[in-house]
Amino acid sequence: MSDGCCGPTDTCKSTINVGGMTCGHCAGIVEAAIKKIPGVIKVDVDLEGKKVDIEYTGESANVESFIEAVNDAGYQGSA
Ligand SMILES: [Cu+2]
Repeated sequence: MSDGCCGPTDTCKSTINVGGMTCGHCAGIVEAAIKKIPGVIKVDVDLEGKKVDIEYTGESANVESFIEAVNDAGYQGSA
């Protein structure tokens, strides 16, 4: 079952908000945490905008899993 934007073989793009990032090191931690999720293709951290753009396929990656990964890494993720 798909939860919205696309089927399992299509590429989805989502942006989530991430609070608590203060420098490039934080951005690197957030990027690595999201990249660990299966299906994630590309992670683009906007440190100044406190946002992260994510490209992924719709199989197991989704916005909830991104937020969870960000929170587990010690930052504040929100949709
Ligand atoms: Cu930092």
